[in-house]
Amino acid sequence: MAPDPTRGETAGVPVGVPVGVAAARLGVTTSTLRSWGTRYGVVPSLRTKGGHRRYSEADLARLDQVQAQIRAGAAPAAAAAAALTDADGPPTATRPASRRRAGPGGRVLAVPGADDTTRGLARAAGQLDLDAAEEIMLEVLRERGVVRAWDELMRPVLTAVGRRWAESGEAIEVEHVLSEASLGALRRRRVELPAADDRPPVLLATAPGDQHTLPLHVLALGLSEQRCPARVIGAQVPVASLATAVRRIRPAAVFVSCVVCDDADPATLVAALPRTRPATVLVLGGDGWPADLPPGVSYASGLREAVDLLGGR
Ligand code: B12
Repeated sequence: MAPDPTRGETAGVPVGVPVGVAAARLGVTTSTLRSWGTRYGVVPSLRTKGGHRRYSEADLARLDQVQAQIRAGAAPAAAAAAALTDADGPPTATRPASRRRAGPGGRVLAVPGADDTTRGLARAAGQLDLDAAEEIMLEVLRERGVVRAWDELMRPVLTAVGRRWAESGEAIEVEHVLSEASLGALRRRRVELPAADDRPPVLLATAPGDQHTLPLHVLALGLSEQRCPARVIGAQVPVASLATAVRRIRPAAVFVSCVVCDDADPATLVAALPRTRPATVLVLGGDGWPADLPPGVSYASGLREAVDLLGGR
């Protein structure tokens, strides 16, 4: 009699293997295997009559695939996302509902030169799986540090989704999922790090009209890695509010990002900031600022440069 995949038993004899056997077969602990299930959705698809979970042959093949990718250097979350969405993998019916391949909106983003982890992130974002995308980024932030994670993984995928939108007007939902997941991963990683030292903080804001806060959070994490205190006040900050924040916080430096903003005028910013002794350092970032900056104002063209300018004080 053929096994009934919905019940996992044949004439009362369970088919599929329990977690202990599957773990031993792979040479990992049962808690590792369980965490692949709870964190990444790589769960056994069968159940015994008594409700115990069992791994089918297809599940075992998928576990092999996850392990092979991890051994090849992929982050576990990316390896799992790839295995769950692999067109040659197990049939859709055995996948958890949240991981099923979506319709046209689930198309994978094209990211030139992407490695397995980057492809895993693009896939998770394309499927609007915010949790999986966040886990992938968090793991890479832990493994590579923020500068490499941003340049090697996060920026390429953000750029790809921005390009898709610019070319077709599509994928706004993917962009939002990716933004939320990025913000989540950056902030979670930040609270894992040791507390900052007792230097005066760096204050981070975006220019009036600009909603692009990701560069602030990525820089805040870069500063936290240097144990430099940072305060993010977020998007579209009016110049008067920035001045109030400077009076209240007394930061050693202010970073203002402008990706897309109206009439970005560094001179207005300088004039509005309170005069302090020593003078507050002002660093600008983002492509929205004009090329000519007033004397004393610095410009950081990338994350590494911004961290060095502001964190190495
Ligand atoms: C995520 C995103 C959003 C999110 C922002 C969420 C958030 N909380 O940050 C939301 C949905 C809100 C959004 C809205 C809009 N967006 Co938008 N967005 C993006 C996206 C995908 C990533 C932005 C980002 O973080 N960029 C940083 C990195 C990934 O970009 P980069 O080019 O590699 O970075 C350059 C510099 O910034 C610098 N750099 C990189 N990282 C760092 C870090 C630090 C610390 C420093 C100092 C420098 C630095 O180096 C690079 C080369 O110069 C970009 C695509 C893109 N390529 O940037 C579009 C993009 C910036 N958005 C764009 C547009 C047009 C908009 C909207 C006008 C769309 C609309 N019609 O509503 C609105 C504008 C709203 C507003 N007033 O701000 C355009 C801007 C084009 C332009 N220059 O005019 C882009 C480029 C998309 C595109 N390809 O057309 N967006």
